[in-house]
Amino acid sequence: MKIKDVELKTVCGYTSALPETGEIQVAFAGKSNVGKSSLINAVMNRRRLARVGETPGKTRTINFYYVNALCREKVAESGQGAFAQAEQGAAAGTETGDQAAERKVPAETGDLAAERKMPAETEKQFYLVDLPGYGYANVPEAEKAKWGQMIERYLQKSDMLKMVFLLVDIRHEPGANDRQMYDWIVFNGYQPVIIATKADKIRRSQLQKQIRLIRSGLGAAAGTVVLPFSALTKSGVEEIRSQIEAVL
Ligand SMILES: Nc1nc2c(ncn2[C@@H]2O[C@H](COP(=O)(O)OP(=O)(O)OP(=O)(O)O)[C@@H](O)[C@H]2O)c(=O)[nH]1
Ligand SMILES: [Mg+2]
Repeated sequence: MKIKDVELKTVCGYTSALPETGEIQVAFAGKSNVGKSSLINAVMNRRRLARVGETPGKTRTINFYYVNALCREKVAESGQGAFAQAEQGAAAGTETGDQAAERKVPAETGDLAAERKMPAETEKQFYLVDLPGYGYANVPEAEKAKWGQMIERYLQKSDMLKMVFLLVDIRHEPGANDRQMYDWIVFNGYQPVIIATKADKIRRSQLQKQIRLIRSGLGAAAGTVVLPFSALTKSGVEEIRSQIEAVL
């Protein structure tokens, strides 16, 4: 899987209609502050595309990142470089739909001339979907309920959703809301891949014990894949890419 370009295509709030993407979607769910946006940036090989928060509750919308869209345009334009120049919004603070929708980021790496000679049609288009984090204490109950409904609706209604990753912090036993999320994902017909985030925060000798704790805490079905990951060291990123590749 090559990721040549990514753009934030659609931002959904409580009332927005879910987009008809026509391409496969892969989603990332997990508690607020667990590292969903950081992981999406690592998988996409971008430093700041998905906003990362110092405080929990950073991502409050469902954000659809469209991967390799420009590759497809390039094919349509018979190899004319179609790397649209775009701005990366620098506004701080909680992400809103308007700020976010303005960001459109061209490929940062690679030799453009060499890329143009490559058979662009081999690059698959797909979406990475950043879901709002649950379990953030400083959100009024009414808003929490709306986030829950938004995630539930997304899981129920998205025909093109082919894979759900559930992120949990490697340091902690999963909480009741993680378990509920796991059950929701399974109830909607998905077999989630679990990602144990912030693996740089524990010692290697603790890894297997923490993974066992996560499995039992979630009540994960036998055979469930649990991948340790660190956005800091990027360990685990290739394993996550392979999991995505398997459904494309
Ligand atoms: N040490 C370490 N810190 C991480 C890692 N991943 C994320 N963080 C930090 O954890 C905080 C939250 O990361 P985000 O990626 O914004 O988490 P999120 O799950 O998207 O949070 P919400 O949008 O609030 O749901 C930030 O301060 C990140 O820098 C990791 O692998 N290792
Ligand atoms: Mg986020």
